[in-house]
Amino acid sequence: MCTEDLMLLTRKGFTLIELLMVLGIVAAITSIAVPAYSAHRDRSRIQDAQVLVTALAGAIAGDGRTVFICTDGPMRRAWDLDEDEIIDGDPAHSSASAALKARAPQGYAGLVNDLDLNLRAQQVDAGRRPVDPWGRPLHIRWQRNAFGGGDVGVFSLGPDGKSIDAPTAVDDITSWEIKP
Ligand SMILES: [Ca+2]
Ligand SMILES: [Ca+2]
Repeated sequence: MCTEDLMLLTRKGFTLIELLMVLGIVAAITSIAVPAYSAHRDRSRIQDAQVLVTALAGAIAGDGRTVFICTDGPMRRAWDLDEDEIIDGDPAHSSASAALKARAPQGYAGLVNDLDLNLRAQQVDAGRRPVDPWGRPLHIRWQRNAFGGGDVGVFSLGPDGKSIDAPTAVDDITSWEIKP
């Protein structure tokens, strides 16, 4: 085997330097692409959450049964039976009036589902509660003419999952303040 043949053989594989260069380029592309994808995903989730809470609040406020049930107790009980400010799913528990208990077989997810919002499978948890894009249950509050002129506010705790009342909870997504 002559010297030229040997040189050709040694050129058939990558050199260590070439491999390191390729790895460096892959690492550089990854360091740019991953945060960009993550930011895009967060924006999409925030937009989805905004659409969901706005649609839910509007539908609950405009639902005739909300007004009907309001006459027999606090309005919030129609959607938040245990008054923990989380929109209810299946009301296995019950401390409600007879009128509300009568609706129990349908479940409060039934009330939500009846709103024709066409919630996707990932927008409802195992307890049949509507959830935000982070899989957390949605919250609801009632106060007459308090939420953008409405009586009901629906909100997601946002990406950080912390309470709207916590000093650091600035990322909540609410039906009464539309995020840009
Ligand atoms: Ca509740
Ligand atoms: Ca938050």
